[in-house]
Amino acid sequence: MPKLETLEAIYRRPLFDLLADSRRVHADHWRDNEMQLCTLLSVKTGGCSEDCGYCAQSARYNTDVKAGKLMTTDEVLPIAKQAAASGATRFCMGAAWKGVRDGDAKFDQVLDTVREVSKLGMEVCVTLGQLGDAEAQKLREAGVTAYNHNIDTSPEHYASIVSTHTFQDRLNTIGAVQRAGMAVCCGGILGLGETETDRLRMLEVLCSFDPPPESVPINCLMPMAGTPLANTKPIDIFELVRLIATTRIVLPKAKIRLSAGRSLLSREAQALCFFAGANSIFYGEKLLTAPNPEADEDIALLRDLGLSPQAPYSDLPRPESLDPQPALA
Ligand code: SAM
Ligand code: DTB
Ligand code: SF4
Repeated sequence: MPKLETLEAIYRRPLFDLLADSRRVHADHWRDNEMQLCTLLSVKTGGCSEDCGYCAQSARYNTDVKAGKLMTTDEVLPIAKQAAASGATRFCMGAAWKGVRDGDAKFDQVLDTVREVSKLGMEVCVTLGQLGDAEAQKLREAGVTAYNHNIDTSPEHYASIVSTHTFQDRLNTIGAVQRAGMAVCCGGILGLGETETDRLRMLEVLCSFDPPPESVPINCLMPMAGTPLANTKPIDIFELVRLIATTRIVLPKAKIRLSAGRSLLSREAQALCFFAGANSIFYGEKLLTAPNPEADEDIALLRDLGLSPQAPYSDLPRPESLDPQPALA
């Protein structure tokens, strides 16, 4: 398990040496030239009780996001089918909640939606906030492949960004997800006023997970009007590339998702992130509330780079209910 000192030594090498190493590790662990395409859907938008300083969905800030109701299974299903038809191999549903509780009608509704979406052949990911063992077990039984719950930044910087829950609360939820046997999708956001060392501390915590995270979303802050971080400057591209390359070296089997903020990056910058080891993206013109590149721009970028979509469950246990393997659209 690499410690901060080791991570610093890897991260601060001359960039081309770092990239040569991360590329070698990538080639040893991943079939070349594959990119996972995940589609994101906000099934419950806005009105959240929490005060995460980056988030347009917090009810505490005056943002452009209008709070909505939880989408029904009938509303979600056609969108999930469309995502599968356009080539997405993972479908991620997000809710602007502090967390969920077993027995709550809204949680039952999410479980119903997961049961239906999981029949479509895509990996199913949800991000609903805090969970305990009972909720995690039910999500797994309903067909969730992976649970997304980010630590977002270092333990030291976390309290400057969020006051309504703690870093330890995040770790407790991740523990429940692991005990239930779901894959953990956990990463963070760059550009919250943290230092490069804070980012490596975050990575040190991710490396301490047992088992290691199945996927690591690396978000760049999308500055959202009305939030305390609305006027934050974008981070330097080489800092992003260095963090991706370091993550690839120390978590060789994790999917690294170049997540929020891609719409602010050039095609060349994205290509460099993919070269460094990012092998997953959100696909579709909207994240939860913020913009993402248009699907046809992404298809053109993948084509120009000679990358192809990764098949679902290519490195996860495939549910028995899903045989045989569906053809990719
Ligand atoms: N409420 C749940 C939670 O906080 O875990 C799930 C939804 S929350 C929006 C999921 C993740 O989106 C956050 O942990 C954060 O990493 C990311 N996120 C939210 N707003 C963002 C922004 N403006 N820029 C980049 N990433 C953001
Ligand atoms: C993650 O790490 N990034 C996604 C997903 N997990 C849920 C969310 C990005 C949100 C970007 C801001 C927005 O759309 O409001
Ligand atoms: Fe709520 Fe999640 Fe946004 Fe925090 S990040 S305000 S918990 S939706």
